[in-house]
Amino acid sequence: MNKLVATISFSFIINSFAFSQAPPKPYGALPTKAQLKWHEMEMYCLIHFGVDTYTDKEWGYGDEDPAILNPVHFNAEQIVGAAKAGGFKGVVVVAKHHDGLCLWPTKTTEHNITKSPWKNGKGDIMKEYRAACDKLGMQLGVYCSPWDRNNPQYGIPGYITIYRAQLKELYSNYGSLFISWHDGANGGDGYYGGARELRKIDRTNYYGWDSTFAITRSMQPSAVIFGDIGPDVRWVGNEEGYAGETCWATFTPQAPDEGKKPANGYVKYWLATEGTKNGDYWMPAECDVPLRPGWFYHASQDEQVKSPYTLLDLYYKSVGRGAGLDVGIAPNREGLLQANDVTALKQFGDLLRQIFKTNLAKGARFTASNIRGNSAAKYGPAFLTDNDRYSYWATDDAVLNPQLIIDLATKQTFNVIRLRENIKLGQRITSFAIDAWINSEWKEITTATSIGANRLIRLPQNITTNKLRLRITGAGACIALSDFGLFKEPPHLTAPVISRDKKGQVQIITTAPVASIHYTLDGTEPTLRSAAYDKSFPFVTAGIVKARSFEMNNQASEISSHQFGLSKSGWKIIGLKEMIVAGKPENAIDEEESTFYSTLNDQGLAGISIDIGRTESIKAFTYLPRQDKKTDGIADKYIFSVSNDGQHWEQVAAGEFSNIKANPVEQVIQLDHAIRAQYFRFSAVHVISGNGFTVAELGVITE
Ligand code: FUL
Repeated sequence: MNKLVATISFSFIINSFAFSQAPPKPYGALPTKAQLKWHEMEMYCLIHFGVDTYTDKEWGYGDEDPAILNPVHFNAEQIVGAAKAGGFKGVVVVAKHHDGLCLWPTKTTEHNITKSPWKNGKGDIMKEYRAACDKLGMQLGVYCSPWDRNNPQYGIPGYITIYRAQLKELYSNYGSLFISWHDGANGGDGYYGGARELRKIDRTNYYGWDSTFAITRSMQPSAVIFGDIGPDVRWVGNEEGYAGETCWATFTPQAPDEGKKPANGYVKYWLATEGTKNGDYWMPAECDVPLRPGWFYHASQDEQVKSPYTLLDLYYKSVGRGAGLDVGIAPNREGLLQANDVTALKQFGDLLRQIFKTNLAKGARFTASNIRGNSAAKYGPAFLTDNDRYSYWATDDAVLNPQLIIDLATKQTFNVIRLRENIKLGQRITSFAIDAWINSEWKEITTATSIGANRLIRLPQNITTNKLRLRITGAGACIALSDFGLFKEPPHLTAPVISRDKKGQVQIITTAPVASIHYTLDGTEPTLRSAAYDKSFPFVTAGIVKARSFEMNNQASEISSHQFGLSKSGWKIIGLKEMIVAGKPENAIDEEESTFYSTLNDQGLAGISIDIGRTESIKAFTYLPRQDKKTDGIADKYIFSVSNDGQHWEQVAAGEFSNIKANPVEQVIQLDHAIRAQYFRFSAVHVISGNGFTVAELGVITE
């Protein structure tokens, strides 16, 4: 070899050695520092409290007297403490909701907390949450609604100056915030300083978001900005708390190809739920969901607090898909979280701590098909179990489909697998498969797509093995995997499901056989001594059924409860001449949530009248909107009337179903006082979209 050649090849070796030691080049859109911190939090709570808490509504009109707000026992520490016990890392406080009442002593409007009798007008809800968060080591964020149904200037440029001044106050007086949350409900009718009119705004241009967010960036540089389409964190597109099975942290907001539209027509939702593979922006999804059916406190929902296992399921479907989980909690009129809510949060937190305490893959021997630059010390798979989200196993640039054998020292049983990428280098992996060594051969136990900040696979059954294989089946660039974990959920019985048919017969069913099911009808917790369920039973009055499964070893499931209105047995639709093709009228009273009455093909009808067969003392009505994720025909303004002869009608309630579009849960319409009647009529005054209206269920709650 001559000298020149020797020098060239030597420097080639040195170069390629040095080159292969360099970290992988970042790939695609990347998270900012604030976004990284946000990912690390995984979960936080959203606190709704305000005039709606006292009016029993979900949206205030803007004409509420601040004097109604008086949380005499308000205790921010109790509320933030409950969130902390649930494993949440921060709280977002709704400082102003659509009703416009500012819960801090703002200089921007008279409509604020100083006009409430609470603490003689000297209170400041934000300040109390700041202090509680500091004491408990929790982070604080704010929600200041852009839509303001109180402000006289809403709709004209003057309001934007006010809104920005409100944000500036919130940004300057309450320390460092982790998020500035901007909801997407925008424009509509309202009080507007007495005008009581409909005000529509141009959602894209009215708020001048670029200039508004520039204020956030300069005053709260470590906060992420949440909005329907970011810019830092995007709305996942539903208020049910789940992201898509495939969920990319990157997003390019745009209309999809015609051919790719989902069957249900939910184009925007579908896009945000999944994100965009190799999207232009790092804009991960936040999954928001209230702990109860509504965002604000309603005594009628005290028995409808989501159970710890329901929350766990949502955790897998949000945090487990690389998104964030934002659970709505609602202090009551006293200013406290109800005991049911506190217990559910605590038990959920206990479950998480129990499940994720022990990574069964820790101590395993990892054998990778490729390690970047052959340098295990720098990029080897040992980093997968070190609990550092940013240390990682990487491959050479050209290796996109590596494999990893995970040799567990002894056989382990698990049902949850966790993978994480070092997202500082982008979202690189697009698909993978995992095999388990069972009966002396590889058996594929799961395949999945996106990973990103976190991917949890909850297997349908436990797997017991001493050897696993991870196969990366798709990647846009060489991989940078930071975590591999195996976890085991404690065994548990699934809670039974309670339903009632049109004849008033209650069924209680379980997905798998259990030793026994016990139930109560008086609101108490079912125990082994409560009535045993062996066949369906009649339950025609309004009331609550609670049920629980038991196994031989005294293991008990969570309690399921179902609040029923009056039984619909014997109810008849009156006054409709012909069947409506799109959905028959009887669907509105068949106790079947999935079927619905529809006049979408027959615009002539404005209402549906029902004969309940006997005179009853009616305390409230219920309206369940269609449950198929479409909005056509969902009423957002209604009238309820009653009659005693089916001829002469008296209007007894009218109003709006606030937030029904984003959160289409059962609406309860409480009457001022009970009314005796045999007939009632529901009329849709306005619908979200479509010509005609739809009803999944109508119900009556009696005294
Ligand atoms: C929505 C609002 O309209 C709801 O009332 C609630 O605040 C939810 C979290 O955001 O946009």
